[in-house]
Amino acid sequence: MVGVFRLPPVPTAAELLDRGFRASRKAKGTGRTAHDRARSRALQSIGAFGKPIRTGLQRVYTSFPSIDTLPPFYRELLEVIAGIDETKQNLGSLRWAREQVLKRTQDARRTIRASGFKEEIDRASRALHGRVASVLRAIDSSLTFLRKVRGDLRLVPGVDPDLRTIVIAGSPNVGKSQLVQTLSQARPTVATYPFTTQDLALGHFTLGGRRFQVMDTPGLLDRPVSSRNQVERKALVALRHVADLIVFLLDPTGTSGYPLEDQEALLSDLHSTFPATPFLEVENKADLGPGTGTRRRISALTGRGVDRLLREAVQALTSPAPASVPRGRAG
Ligand SMILES: Nc1nc2c(ncn2[C@@H]2O[C@H](COP(=O)(O)OP(=O)(O)OP(=O)(O)O)[C@@H](O)[C@H]2O)c(=O)[nH]1
Ligand SMILES: [Mg+2]
Repeated sequence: MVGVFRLPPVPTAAELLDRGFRASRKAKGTGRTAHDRARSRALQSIGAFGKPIRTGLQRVYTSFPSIDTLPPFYRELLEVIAGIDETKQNLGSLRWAREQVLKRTQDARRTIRASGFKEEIDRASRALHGRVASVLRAIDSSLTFLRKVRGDLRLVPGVDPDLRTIVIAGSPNVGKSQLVQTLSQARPTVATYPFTTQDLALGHFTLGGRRFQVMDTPGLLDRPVSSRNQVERKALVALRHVADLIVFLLDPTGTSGYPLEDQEALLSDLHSTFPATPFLEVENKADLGPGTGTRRRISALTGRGVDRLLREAVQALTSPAPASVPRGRAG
């Protein structure tokens, strides 16, 4: 799956420092007298030291998506994954650190230019290394935070806003990922235990010459939003922002480990949370036994009923929206 955010790796403070030292060792220095050469070498060396550190820091914050202009789906996901304010603060720390490195290097340059003794030059270089190392130590936790965010963001699928999207939702272990596997090329992990799916995954299928998106989501428990965990909240973000149709999957066979009453309660909760979104309610695992007799049945595993479900889903997606009341005639 291709993630929407292409973010370069976030280095550690130690890696940045190491890059600085390696670059600084290449400095040669020119001049007529030994003192001129020592000074020129020190100036080159500290310039070479700061540059990869500043570039490394800058690369992290310029490659991050610009938070204020992110489309709402990604923005809300970022809020769930990492917190927008926290992400901004940590990016801000990197900007601060880059400025500090620049400023300290300029200070050291001035001192070295004015130095009459080799000892003074060496002292200024060493002092710069120490100051930069402590600036980097101060932002190491920000780098760690952003490294984690980068890892999470790389898993976020790129949703094409021009394609219609079906989001598969339901309790854990009911077969959502199996269904996404059966009807698209996406290969989310299917497993016998609940909470297998921790991230949103996107697949595509084509029907009647039109391409559609289908999204797999983590399982939801029947509980208030306030007590939902981060993984569940990702599912809600997808339902809120990308679902043109929600396919709600139930497992009436008892094999998921979640009683049908709980699944029904979750379903009615989602209906009231997303009143404007059309739902298709489907009972899965038809190969294992009878269902409630009140809904369409499929077996995501054997494929039984899946084609019919797709046709119904596409029909629901492409049927014209109910005509709005012409202006001037409403109440
Ligand atoms: N017999 C049978 N087993 C199924 C069917 N669909 C899924 N399963 C099994 O049910 C288990 C859970 O399937 P998943 O697709 O991982 O379920 P999920 O809803 O994605 O689960 P979470 O990601 O944990 O929420 C796996 O062991 C699947 O093989 C089906 O139609 N018939
Ligand atoms: Mg799953």
